Amino acid sequence: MKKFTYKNSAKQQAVRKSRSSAKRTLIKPQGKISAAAIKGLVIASIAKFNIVRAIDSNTIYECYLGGTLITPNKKSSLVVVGDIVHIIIDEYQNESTTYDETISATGYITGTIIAVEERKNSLARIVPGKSTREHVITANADYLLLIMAAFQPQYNRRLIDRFVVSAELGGLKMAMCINKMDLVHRDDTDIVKEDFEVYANLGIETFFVSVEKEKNLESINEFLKGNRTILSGPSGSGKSSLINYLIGDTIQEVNEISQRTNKGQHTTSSVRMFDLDDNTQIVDTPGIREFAISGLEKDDLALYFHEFDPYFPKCKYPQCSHIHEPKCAVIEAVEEGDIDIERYQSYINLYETLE
Ligand SMILES: Nc1nc2c(ncn2[C@@H]2O[C@H](COP(=O)(O)OP(=O)(O)OP(=O)(O)O)[C@@H](O)[C@H]2O)c(=O)[nH]1
Ligand SMILES: [Zn+2]
Repeated sequence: MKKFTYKNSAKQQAVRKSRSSAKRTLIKPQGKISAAAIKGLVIASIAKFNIVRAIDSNTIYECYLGGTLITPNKKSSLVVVGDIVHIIIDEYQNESTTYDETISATGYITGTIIAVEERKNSLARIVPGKSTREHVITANADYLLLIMAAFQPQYNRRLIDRFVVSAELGGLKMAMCINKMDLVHRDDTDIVKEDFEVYANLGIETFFVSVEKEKNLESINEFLKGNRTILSGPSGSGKSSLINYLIGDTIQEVNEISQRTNKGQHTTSSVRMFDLDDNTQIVDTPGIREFAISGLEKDDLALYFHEFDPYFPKCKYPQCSHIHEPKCAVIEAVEEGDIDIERYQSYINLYETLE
């Protein structure tokens, strides 16, 4: 496990100072990065805090955006967990520097983010209620593991299919974990499993587990090994229980950070990365209720429903939306039972939400 290098020296306390989080930043797609900059990984984004761990030293810094930010990424969500950033450590002020405990009270050395490296991928969604603003949840992961419950609350096929499309759009591989299998009667287990066969055909593996009864959790550990995996899912599905199981009693920097930044309160907007071993990380994301897809046009949606692939070249109309047109090969395949009706329902449901 990485060494924890926090030291709460008087000098470091002195650099805590009042900073406006609403400060404006000039965005440059490219530029020269100062030789004095340190390269780090953003491991937590908690309220307005960006917590960065230096790649070389593992030192933790609490970072803010500089007046100018070099980033080749899109303007929304300038810095997210998983980003590789370049920071300049703030110079220590003299010991009498005044600081405002409520604004920067975590006790970490502060730094300024001056550049963000290009993201290899990301998980994004539209901010609920703000129909066009994209919100990047996290970047540079390998997998998205969607956690849902078999029961209480039962998994939602519409939501699953939104994640399937978003994962592919964001360049992430996806898998699913169906928790609370202990609540399913033995005779009904196969019925639950049948619902996920369609995803196996799409190359999406599903694990059926019970975190509470510690059933089949080795398969999750095995699956996570060697990758960085985003854990996402609706509130109540058991995501926190699973994360607690996975991290066990290892010391996690981000837990310490959470305690310092929100005094143990549950923050719904925080994203945090945990290390399971040197090559394995999990990224905890806020529980979601709704998930609107970002960066996709209506007419392209069908391309992300891969079971349509063999059929849509056979539709009568080249611009067929597969919703209402006559002689639509996709609709015919649904009627024949060759395309899963639930997946088709998700397609219609999503089609109506896109522009
Ligand atoms: N029966 C059963 N209950 C479980 C299981 N896993 C978790 N729970 C319960 O489900 C509830 C929700 O679990 P959490 O781990 O808090 O779920 P979460 O997805 O993190 O939810 P939020 O914290 O609201 O985001 C808790 O009461 C857990 O004790 C399970 O395998 N079986
Ligand atoms: Zn069609």
